[in-house]
Amino acid sequence: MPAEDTVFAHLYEEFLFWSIIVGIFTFGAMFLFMIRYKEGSAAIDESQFEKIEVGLFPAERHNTKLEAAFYIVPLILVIWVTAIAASSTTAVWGDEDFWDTAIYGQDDYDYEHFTVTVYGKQWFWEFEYNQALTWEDEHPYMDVEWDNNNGVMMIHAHNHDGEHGEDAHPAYAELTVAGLTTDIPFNGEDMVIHEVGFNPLIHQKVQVFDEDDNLLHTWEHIPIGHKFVTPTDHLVVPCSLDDDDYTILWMHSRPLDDSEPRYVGVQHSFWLPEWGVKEDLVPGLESGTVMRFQPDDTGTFPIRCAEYCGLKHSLMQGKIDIVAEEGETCAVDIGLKKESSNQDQEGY
Ligand SMILES: [Cu+2]
Repeated sequence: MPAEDTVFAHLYEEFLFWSIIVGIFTFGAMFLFMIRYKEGSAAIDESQFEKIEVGLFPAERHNTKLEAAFYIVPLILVIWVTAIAASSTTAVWGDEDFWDTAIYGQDDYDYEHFTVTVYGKQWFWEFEYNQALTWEDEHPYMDVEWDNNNGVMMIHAHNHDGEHGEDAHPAYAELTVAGLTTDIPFNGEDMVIHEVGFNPLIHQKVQVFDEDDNLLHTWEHIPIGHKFVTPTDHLVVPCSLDDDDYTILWMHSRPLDDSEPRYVGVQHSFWLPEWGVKEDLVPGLESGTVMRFQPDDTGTFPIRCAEYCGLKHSLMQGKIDIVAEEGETCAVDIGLKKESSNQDQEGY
């Protein structure tokens, strides 16, 4: 079941609702007739049987309105469920304005988006960042800051005995710069200053741990052009901050450079079960394929390959981390805003 604020969750609920209504009527009528017209019941007038001709409606007992309703009511219902099923597809794929502006770069464009290029390989995923991302866990007692004027990085990590169980006893931090990791011990103080400057062109990560090696806090900068590879790395994307904010994935079945000129790749399908979206990666399609989604809650969710792509297809699994961009919080429920404001008005 996808995240509850996607269009598919709404579709699921609507179908379930109408299935239950139809089920109640159908089974209700069935049991009613079973009881009422069982052998020997008073409702059956056996003298009528002689007048029944196979293939003809019993003319003097029929009810035109009821018979018309048998056709019209299910027809309306089928049209309705078809319309809502089609509207979910339109919500994901059919927004021409969106594709024209966000993808083809026309000027009149109101959409925010974060784009990553996805390469399906045999048998892993590779993610290349088209935009830089700086993110940090939302944590009340921890913060990582860079002061570039002085070439200083500060880790504020307070010792905290939580009244509600959220104890935090930072013992050391790991600073990773371009793949090299340095341990920074805390010397009894809650702030560590390390003589490093922030460089927007390289990958940098700060993780704070307690003495039992539990991860307490993460800050990370992912530069443009950085690559993550499954299964070791997760795909990291920021949450959407409003209704016009999307994550867009450009997907290719082979590298775009000429490093492997004879390889066209095989068909894969990039699937994010959490948001109910899935798109094929198609060999020979030079421009690739594209999909979009709107994550709004932080967390780690699965990535699957949904198209058999060779012997190790089953290993093409990954994880996606939804994070808050530095200075932002992921507090908005995308897609639920209209409904929840209606509910407020109606006093729920
Ligand atoms: Cu696959």
